[in-house]
Amino acid sequence: MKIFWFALCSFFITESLAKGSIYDGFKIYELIAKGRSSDFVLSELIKNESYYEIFSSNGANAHVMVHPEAQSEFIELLDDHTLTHKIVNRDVGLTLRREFETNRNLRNWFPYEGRLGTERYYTHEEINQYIEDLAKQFPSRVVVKTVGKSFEGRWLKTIRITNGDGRSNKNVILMDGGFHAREWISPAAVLYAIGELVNNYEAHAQLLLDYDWVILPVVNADGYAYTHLSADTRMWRKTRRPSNDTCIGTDPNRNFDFHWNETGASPDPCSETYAGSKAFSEQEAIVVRDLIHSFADRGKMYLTVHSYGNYILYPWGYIDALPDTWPDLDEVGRAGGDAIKAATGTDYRVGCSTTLLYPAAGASDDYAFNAGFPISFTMELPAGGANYFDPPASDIDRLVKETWVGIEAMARRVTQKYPLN
Ligand code: 0X9
Ligand code: ZN
Repeated sequence: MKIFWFALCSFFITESLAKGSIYDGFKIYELIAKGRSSDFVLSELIKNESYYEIFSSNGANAHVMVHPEAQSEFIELLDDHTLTHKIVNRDVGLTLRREFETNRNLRNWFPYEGRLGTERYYTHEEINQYIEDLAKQFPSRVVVKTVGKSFEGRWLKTIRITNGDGRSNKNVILMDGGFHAREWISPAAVLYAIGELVNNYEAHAQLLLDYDWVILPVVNADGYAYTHLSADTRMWRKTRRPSNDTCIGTDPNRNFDFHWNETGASPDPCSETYAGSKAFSEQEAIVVRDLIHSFADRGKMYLTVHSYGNYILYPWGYIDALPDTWPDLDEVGRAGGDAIKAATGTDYRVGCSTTLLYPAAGASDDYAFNAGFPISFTMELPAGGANYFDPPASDIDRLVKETWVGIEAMARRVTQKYPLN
């Protein structure tokens, strides 16, 4: 009987792996950086987003996903500019289908039972259920608040974590995850931080003495749910509101009203970095905006968790310039980067967003900083998996623990630097 079930399961798995997907024939290349030539090639690729998607480009080696029909043209372009490359994923479709199967199995093997482990990635529904369960379990220290609704009607909920001493008007650390749908390690890391602050609160008493933490684990709930649906949708980045007859979604991290739609954002609704029809066209971005303003006087650190690239980035992100208070940002950011390096040996680069990565105007980090948060970071967690945004479930534990080391160190520095008035 067991053999029968095994054979049946294998049949279905092989069947679904054999089925085609929209990513069949896509390849990912790593371009070996070569100053101006690579800058030029990347700028050419950006013009043709239906054939190329640049996953990372920061002056260092870039990862580019290439459409099957553009393979030879792409190689020619590289050859013309004597750029060296290596293929890092020969069949994006196959890797995504394999991962989809693995994730489906993991969901069956590890059903949600009132606690979130690091065995697998969780759905938006499970995450909401988990924070509600925490609030029931620890009513004096945890409050869940519904702060809005996504376009498709998912409830966006924050969890506020305190030490339960009943004092109000403490300083605030505001943290979010899941801006970009496919960056699954982000909500996972934010959830681990929640678990630490709630379940291990005695060890983190200092972080909760004069500070409350307010956390929105999944900003782009519709996008995140969409990436869970199938192998074909796993690489989705944007929100899910249709922008016109053909293209869906806005980049929520280009939709904020601070130098909106300037550098590094696109006015094209089909682009992965579409800024939206106007600033705050997306209700998910409005939710984050309102959170930022509601804590602007007490908020000391805003931390938005993304992937990938191993960065702790600070303003400005819309222009290659530093704010006057950059030494404060640098000091706190380095506390995080150094702590991670000491704990695991992983290197994080700490510095100005535009200089280290690229300009991207209309993002939440610049908005929060401009609104009054003296410390504001985008943390880009490490890449993983065959497609960089998909660390295997077996890496979740290591990555989220490492991330917490950084977050804790930055928070500790913030609580020392900005004591309660
Ligand atoms: O492009 C982004 O939104 C972020 N990188 S990601 O690969 N996760 O999409 C970086 C945003 C950094 N912040 C600003 N440039 N303001
Ligand atoms: Zn991101």
